[in-house]
Amino acid sequence: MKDSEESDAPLALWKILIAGGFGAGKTTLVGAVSEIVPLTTEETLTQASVRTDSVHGVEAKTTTTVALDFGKITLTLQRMALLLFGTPGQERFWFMWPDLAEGAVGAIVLVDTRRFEECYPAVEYFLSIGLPLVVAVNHFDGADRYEPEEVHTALDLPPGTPVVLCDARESAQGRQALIVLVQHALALATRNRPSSPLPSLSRSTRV
Ligand SMILES: Nc1nc2c(ncn2[C@@H]2O[C@H](COP(=O)(O)OP(=O)(O)OP(=O)(O)O)[C@@H](O)[C@H]2O)c(=O)[nH]1
Ligand SMILES: [Mg+2]
Repeated sequence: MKDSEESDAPLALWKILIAGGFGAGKTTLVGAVSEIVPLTTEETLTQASVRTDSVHGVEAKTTTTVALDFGKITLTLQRMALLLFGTPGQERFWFMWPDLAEGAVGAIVLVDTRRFEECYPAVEYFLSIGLPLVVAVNHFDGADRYEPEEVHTALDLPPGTPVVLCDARESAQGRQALIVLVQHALALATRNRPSSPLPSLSRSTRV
C-alpha cells in the first residue's frame, strides 16, 4: 500500500443509529447518504395491518421497515467511516432497539413536525442509555416550520443537544447532520472521559 493511500484511510469506523418515529424518513436518509447500495427490509403495509400501523399523516406510505436499514458513509475530513443502522419506527419493533444500539457511538433522531410525539420514545431511550444524539427536523411538504430552538424546547432536550434541520431526501443535509453528530459525540467523550478514546469498531483499519 502506498503512503498516500495509508494516510487517506479512515482512522475510525463508527456505528451510528438513524432513528425516529414511524415514517419520519429514516430509510430515506440512509438511502440518500449511503455510498453503498443500502440494505433495506421494507414490507408492504397491508389493509390487514391498518389497526397496527397508523398511517395518519403519512397516508402515501406503502411500505415500512421491519428490521433495519444499513448503509455506509465516509467522512474524509474527519477520517472516519460511519456504518448507518436505520431502526424500525413502529412500536411492535422497538424490542430490537437495544440490540441495534449495541456498540453504537451516537444516534440521529428524525422528527416529523406533523407528529412530534412519535419521536419521544427514541429520544427518551437514547437519553436513558447515555447515547449521544442529534435531533434532525425533517419538514415534510405542508408541515408547519419550526426553528431548531423551538424544537429543542418542545422536546425538553438536555442543554447542548444539537437540533438541525434536515430534509432526509437531500444527501448533503443528511451528511451535515451526521457531521454534527460526530462532533457532538467527540465533544461529550472528551468532556466525560478525557483520557479514554471513543469506542471504535475498528481503529486504523482500511474500510
Ligand atoms: N415531502 C417529504 N417527504 C419525505 C421526506 N423524507 C421522507 N419522505 C417520504 O416519506 C415517506 C416515508 O419515508 P421513510 O424513509 O420510509 O420513513 P421511515 O422513517 O423509514 O419509516 P418506517 O421505517 O416505516 O418507520 C417516503 O415516501 C419518503 O419519500 C421529506 O423530507 N419530505
Ligand atoms: Mg424505514
